[in-house]
Amino acid sequence: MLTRRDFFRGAGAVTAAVTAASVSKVAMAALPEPVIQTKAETMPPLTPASGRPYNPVVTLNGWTLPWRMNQGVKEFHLVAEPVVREMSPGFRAHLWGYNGQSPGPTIEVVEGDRVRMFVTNKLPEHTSIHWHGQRLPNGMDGVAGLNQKAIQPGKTMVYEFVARRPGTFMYHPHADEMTQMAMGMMGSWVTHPKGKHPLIDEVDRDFVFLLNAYDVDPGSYTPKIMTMMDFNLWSWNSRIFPGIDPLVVRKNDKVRIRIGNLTMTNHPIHLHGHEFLVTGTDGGPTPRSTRWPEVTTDVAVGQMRQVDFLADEEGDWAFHCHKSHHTMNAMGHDVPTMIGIDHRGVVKQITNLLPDYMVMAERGMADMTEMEMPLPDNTEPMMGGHGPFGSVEMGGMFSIVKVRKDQKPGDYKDPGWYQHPQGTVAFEWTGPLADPARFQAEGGLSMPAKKLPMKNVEVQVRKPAGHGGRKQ
Ligand SMILES: [Cu+2]
Repeated sequence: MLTRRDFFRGAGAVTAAVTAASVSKVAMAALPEPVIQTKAETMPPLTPASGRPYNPVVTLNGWTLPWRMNQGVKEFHLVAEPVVREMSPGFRAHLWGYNGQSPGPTIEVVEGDRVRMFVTNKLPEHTSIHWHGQRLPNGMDGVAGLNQKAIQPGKTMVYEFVARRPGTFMYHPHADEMTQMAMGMMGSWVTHPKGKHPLIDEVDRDFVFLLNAYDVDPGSYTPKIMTMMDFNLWSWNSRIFPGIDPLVVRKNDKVRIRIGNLTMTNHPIHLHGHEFLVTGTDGGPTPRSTRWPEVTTDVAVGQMRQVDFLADEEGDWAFHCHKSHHTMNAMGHDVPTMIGIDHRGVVKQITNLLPDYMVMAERGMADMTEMEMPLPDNTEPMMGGHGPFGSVEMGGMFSIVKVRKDQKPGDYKDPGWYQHPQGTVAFEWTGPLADPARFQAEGGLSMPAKKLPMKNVEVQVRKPAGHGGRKQ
């Protein structure tokens, strides 16, 4: 066990980089330098330079927090602070997060590691961190008021425990959670197995991200924190399509994707072109007898699902939440359905009153992607993204798994659009169109009208006699 004196001696060489006036320089001198990241691109995996070796994960549009080894203890420094997150190119949200980003950096450790987490609060209110899914001493569990005093603004508190179980976990505040999670405070935690694990297969590519949701009014920057259900931005690691990076893999790679849900609803996550197995939850690896092929897995609120698959089909495969409203960006939910309504007569009358009136969605919503409608500043179009064949009418929780045979091992660079082999793309029929062979019935109805002799039928309704007429 480390004494306080040993700790300060070991930490003496590291200089502090935090400029916050609220944090005392003397106290900071002993802290690991907090690493700050302000870019929203997917950072390459962080190969461990110290401690036990492991195969690192790639955080989608995120990064892994470097650590310092201090006499056998892995020390990390998280700084809770307001951040500006680019949710998609040109669209910025004012969120709260950790170390410059929302979500915060991924924490990666190895089963059995002793971990010391320094958490500095640069928010205007108190906070705490709960280490979702971990086995740890009760006093390290992070529920403010229950397990610890809240971390006051300007203060730093220390959590220390052994990462006992391998798996995928999450971290988030457990103090004014409604506000702080609606503002984007969360991160992923991966504990790699120590050596070979009977239920954890080795993979070539390992991705991790969190499902999160925001309610940012078009033209504004800060999420509305009181929203319970009607979020208008459904994001992966606080990014929305087309701002979510593709998951780039090499053909025949064994691929793992770890998905945690910190929104207020469930998300059925769907992969095209392959089947996967659910190989883990935040409770740890699943027994092999419970695994069967799926193409969609529901990730409920407060859950993590880890899926493994063999990427043996080349192409650009859609990967998205199957709730169709979650693959849309900011929109008004009170737009009535106009499909099939002929507006021509009405529009003229309305434009007499409202010269700018415009008919929307008469033939569906796809028009919206082509319409160059003026949007308020700092607003992402409802559906965006361009593919090799035109607009991809998607937003929100949507990305692409790009499987390429010539992708180098460990290369995560976007290879561009898939080049389809000749004759493998859906094509237009240009021959003659035969009349559809409809069922020939009387009156030309598609359903045969059965001629029955008309007869008056008296319907008798028998009311139950008194209460509880039916015997139990
Ligand atoms: Cu969803």
